[in-house]
Amino acid sequence: MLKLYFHPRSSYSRRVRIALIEKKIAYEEAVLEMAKGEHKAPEYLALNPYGRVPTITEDGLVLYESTAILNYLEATRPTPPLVPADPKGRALVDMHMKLCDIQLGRWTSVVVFPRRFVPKEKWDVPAMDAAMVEINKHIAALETQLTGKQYLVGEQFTLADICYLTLLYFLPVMEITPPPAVAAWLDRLLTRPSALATQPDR
Ligand SMILES: N[C@@H](CCC(=O)N[C@@H](CS)C(=O)NCC(=O)O)C(=O)O
Repeated sequence: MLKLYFHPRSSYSRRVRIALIEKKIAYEEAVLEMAKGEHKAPEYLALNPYGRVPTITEDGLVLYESTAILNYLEATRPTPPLVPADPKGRALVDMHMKLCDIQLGRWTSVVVFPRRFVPKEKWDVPAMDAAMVEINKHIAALETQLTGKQYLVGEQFTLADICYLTLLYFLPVMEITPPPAVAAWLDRLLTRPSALATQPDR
């Protein structure tokens, strides 16, 4: 059986949990106590040398990086589909997943992690302010792309929406009020049963 190593407050783990629920895939849970450093323990580093969550194992396969895991789940369990059937739609999903990580996730972690877990006096405020500029630029680009649309790609809920929702769930933590198309899209995503079932505290 597929086994998922994760933490309930981890955004990248949440992506995989959402896909598992959407696709009704049975799996075994292995929660790592990250506060106790279990993700840096030798047994876990033997599976994932980067010491991050999520990781999955199945039939001898050990796989980490949330987007690689999402693609694996899609390839092995194509129903219900979380990517469009046509190559162009599929390529657009890949593009958005990549941009979500390199243009948004990179910066949200600079702001969200300290705001959730670090006392204010230890914040690197200039770094967080610089990250906020990039985050707001990205949200403006999303607003243009989403205007008049229900979802990012092909008018269906896809892996790209999953990647974004777990990061943008923390907009209130960043004290960002999203523009209208992004707000409506996020509301659509965050009220799905799979998102509600995996919702961490902010
Ligand atoms: N690119 C990775 C990011 C995973 C990640 O950063 N996970 C965080 C928790 S949300 C983590 O394990 N952090 C611990 C660390 O970096 O030491 C993915 O997509 O899976």
